Amino acid sequence: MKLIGSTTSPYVRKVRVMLEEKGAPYEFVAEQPWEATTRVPDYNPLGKVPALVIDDGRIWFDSTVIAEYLDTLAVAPAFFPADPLARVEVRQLAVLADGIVDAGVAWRVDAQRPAERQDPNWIARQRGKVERGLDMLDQLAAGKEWLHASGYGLADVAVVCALGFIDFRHPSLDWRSSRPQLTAYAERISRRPAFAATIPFV
Ligand SMILES: N[C@@H](CCC(=O)N[C@@H](CS)C(=O)NCC(=O)O)C(=O)O
Repeated sequence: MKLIGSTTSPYVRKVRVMLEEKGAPYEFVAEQPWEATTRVPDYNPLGKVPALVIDDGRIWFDSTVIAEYLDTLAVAPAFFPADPLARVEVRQLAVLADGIVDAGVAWRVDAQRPAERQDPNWIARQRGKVERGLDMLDQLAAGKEWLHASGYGLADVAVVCALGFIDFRHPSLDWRSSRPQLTAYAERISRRPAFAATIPFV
């Protein structure tokens, strides 16, 4: 398998964590989707990473789709529970985590523009999504070993990668100071070797 991605993307990190957890061998092909010469559209018409090229040549894209594909390999751990309603709940948690990243990226893209081209209302709107999303996760993490009762899975991977992204790209947010439950949860899950092996870097 070949994983097309960047070492900074939290979505790519989700897939790297899951490949590490499953002990699945893969080649990492570094591609920066934002560069003019990027080859990412050759793998995904949407021009986004991650994309996973599997041995028969098929290409899966979107980190959640890739997670579902990886579970078809029938190697533990499974990232989705078998129960249909529990799967919906796990997807919902993963969407919350990914939504925090989406808003964090939109905020960063605008904040990197020259001051006269920035839109403070847009930035505040995106920041609001991030803050409210983190607040909800803080409540959800209270007293939990794993975010979903079915055990370690996609929800945990997505949330810890989203928090790693906030630390990496929005270090001034100081999300921990008002979210002790999420802080304790994230600290514990981040100790897994798959997270230590995939810390974002430029
Ligand atoms: N929903 C997608 C999001 C992927 C995504 O937005 N990736 C970013 C990198 S962090 C990207 O490739 N952006 C390039 C672009 O939007 O043109 C997933 O979960 O894989």
